[in-house]
Amino acid sequence: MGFGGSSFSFSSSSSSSFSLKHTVLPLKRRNCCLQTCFSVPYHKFVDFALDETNLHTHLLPSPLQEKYNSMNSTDGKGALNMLSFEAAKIRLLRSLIIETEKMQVLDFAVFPKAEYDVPIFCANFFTSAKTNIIVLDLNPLHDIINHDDYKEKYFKSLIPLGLKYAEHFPWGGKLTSESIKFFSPIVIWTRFTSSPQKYDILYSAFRDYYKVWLELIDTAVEETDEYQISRNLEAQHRYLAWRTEKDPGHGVLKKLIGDTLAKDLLRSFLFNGVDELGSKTFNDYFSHYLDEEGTLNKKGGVVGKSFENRPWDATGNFLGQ
Ligand code: BLA
Repeated sequence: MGFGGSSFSFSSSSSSSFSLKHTVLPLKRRNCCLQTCFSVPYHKFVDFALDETNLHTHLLPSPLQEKYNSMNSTDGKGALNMLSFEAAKIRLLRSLIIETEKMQVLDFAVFPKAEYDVPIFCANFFTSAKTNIIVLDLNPLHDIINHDDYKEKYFKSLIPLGLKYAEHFPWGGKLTSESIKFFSPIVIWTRFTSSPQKYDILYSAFRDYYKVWLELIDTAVEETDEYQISRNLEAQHRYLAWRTEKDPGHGVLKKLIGDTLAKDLLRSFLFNGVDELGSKTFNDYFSHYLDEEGTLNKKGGVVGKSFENRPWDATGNFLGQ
């Protein structure tokens, strides 16, 4: 199966679009090259997504763009770049790219407006010299483990796409048990050591998953039933509450820009809406995270890690219960 056709043209002796050798970076980014001098051009992923979205809808800059655009890490050695947009059916499309000497991160998500029950597009890629931690998914808005209707509506036809990439990206191992409820049967949850071929496949997966997501939002019909809209809204708010509190990127962000800025970035930019879309708290949604004294257990943030293997079978049935 070929994954070529990407628009990258980094100098390399291999036929891959990505190179582990020296890449020509713009001056501003040269100092941010990983110590191994390895660079994943996550900007290209975002450029692709924006171009592709503009073929389907008209993106407008989000009001967030003015405040959240670029920032340096406290030590001056890293850069954070942020973009945010909205569109007719999209409440927020936002991306964060982090480049430091030691890592590169892409956190890209698209949140539909509450009138649409379309999944949330989610790409979380963490790259260090040693490893890559990857989550790529169309995060379901509603329960697909105990209820079939939402799964049938959005994921049944996508199972072959998930299987195509599951072959290349083995399950990444145990994860916070709650996370699996936010993942779909086609989730790519994987870890791998850096290789140009892997990035080719990852870029291909990103493009395929994003194109599929755009089709879903394109064909989604606006919900007019107030109850269904409020259900969608609460599901989005629950998702935002989860990620604001439990995103494993918290620690990294805190180290890079300090506690106050990291919290602001999480609440107001990455998971924007957590303070506006609903009034329930993390504890209301996830009461099982409270310890015996009723305080939030922050340590590791896990009830327990689970799912050593992919808990979905080849037909999209959940095996994990
Ligand atoms: C690890 N990131 C992880 C893991 C998951 C995710 C499942 C595995 C470890 C775990 O489950 O605790 C991602 N989890 C998600 C996503 C959802 C979820 C996307 O529930 C959605 C519902 N990751 C980032 C950013 C950084 C980052 C911005 O998104 C850094 C700035 C880093 N993720 C990061 C790191 C780890 C990680 C460093 C490893 C942490 C560890 O192993 O303890």
